Amino acid sequence: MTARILVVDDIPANVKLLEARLLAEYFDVITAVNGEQALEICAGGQVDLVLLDIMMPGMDGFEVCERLKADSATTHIPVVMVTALDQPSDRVRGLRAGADDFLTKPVNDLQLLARVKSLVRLKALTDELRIRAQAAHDVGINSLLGTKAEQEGKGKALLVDERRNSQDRIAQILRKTADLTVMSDPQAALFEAAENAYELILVSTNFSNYDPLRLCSQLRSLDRTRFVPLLLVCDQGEEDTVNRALELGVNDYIIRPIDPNELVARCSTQFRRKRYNDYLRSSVQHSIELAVTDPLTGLYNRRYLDSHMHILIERSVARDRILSVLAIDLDRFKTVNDTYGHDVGDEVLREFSNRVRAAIRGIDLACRLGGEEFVIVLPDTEGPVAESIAERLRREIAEVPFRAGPDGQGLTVTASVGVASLSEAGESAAELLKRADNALFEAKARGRNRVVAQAA
Ligand code: GH3
Ligand code: MG
Repeated sequence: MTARILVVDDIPANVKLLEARLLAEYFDVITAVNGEQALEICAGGQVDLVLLDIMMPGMDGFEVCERLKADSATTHIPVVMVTALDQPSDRVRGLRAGADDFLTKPVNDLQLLARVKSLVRLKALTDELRIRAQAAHDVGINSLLGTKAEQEGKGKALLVDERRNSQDRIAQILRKTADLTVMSDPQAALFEAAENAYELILVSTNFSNYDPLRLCSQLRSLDRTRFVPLLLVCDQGEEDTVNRALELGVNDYIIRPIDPNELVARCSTQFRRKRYNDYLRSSVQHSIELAVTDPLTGLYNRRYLDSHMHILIERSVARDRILSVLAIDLDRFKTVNDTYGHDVGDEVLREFSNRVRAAIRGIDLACRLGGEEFVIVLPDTEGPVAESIAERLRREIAEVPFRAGPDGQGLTVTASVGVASLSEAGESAAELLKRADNALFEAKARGRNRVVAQAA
């Protein structure tokens, strides 16, 4: 995976060093020598990750990071702080500023590449979601970007740790940050994680007889846990384990002895990122629903019918089954609007749609084409059966007054229905709908409130 990495450092030698290592791995590298320049480049929108020096004249790394994270246009760009100061207090300050990770100078090659690759992978996922969410509808994203996990209450977290004293210490540190479930048995923890919606899983490496990376890898491969952030809690000297964990897709790690502030900050970062991605994902889902459904009635829209009807037809032909369609149009609907107003008309359309929904099976497809025209596609349904379904629906509409109307007084509404069935293989969706439409036209001509079937 190629990615564009911005290296920010006021000392040219440092820039050159990192640049050379990243270029050797085929990353695209751009450089900046101060904070202002870095912000400007990031605002351009082409950066996938920032390696950021802390100690710089003028605007220091903390401030650059804070600004990047505060701006909705750049908040999703991962920031790794590179510093000579390996002080826990600096790390905490950086995490509070929104940094995603740290590297200590002199930078260890393996760690640099493992971290960069893991963050770039995550960024690619976020980018994909952002693009889809934004393309479909733009709302809400900016307001969400500003929110911090701390303001959203505790995160739901699972700790997998074999040692009692370590469990207690972590639980104590996270008591204000997370609703923590603690488990000692990794296999049981895997099931627990698959069945409950955790926002973070902390895995300790301190098992006496179990490889913690096995659990990490299983969590990464299960559908239900694939997107849950993983944080490894390890001991000094376990660099190899850490690097392999990052390769497996573990999101972050912390080294014992645990600095409480650092653990809290790292967990908060993971909660925040998880919620952001979840939001994007549901926003994409929502946009897709919006794109294919009719907002007034909740039925599918014409676009959905156009894209799916030929699939239903192909499937019917392949299975040698008959597919039928009903074309429905409310009778003299204009009079309802003219007499009672448009709102009452809308109410009638909604109630009509509910009756349609109640009358059909799960595999049937009900669509509002627009106005007071509807189509129902009935797979596995022969003509005469479709006709009787249409007749039953017509009767239920005509015989039970609609609740809509002034003072909820009953309103009599009728509908005309045209029925057509797929006659021969090779008939297109448009041709079939046209025949149903002709039948509907005939039903109108013959006096409305009736069902007419079109002979194949
Ligand atoms: P026919 O029996 O021949 O179908 O007569 P009709 O009055 O139902 O048909 P016509 O096509 O003349 O009028 C359809 C009316 O449907 C016109 C329009 O005001 C109304 N209409 C279309 N869309 C909506 C909507 O979303 N809400 C409401 N309230 N009315 C709508
Ligand atoms: Mg009508």
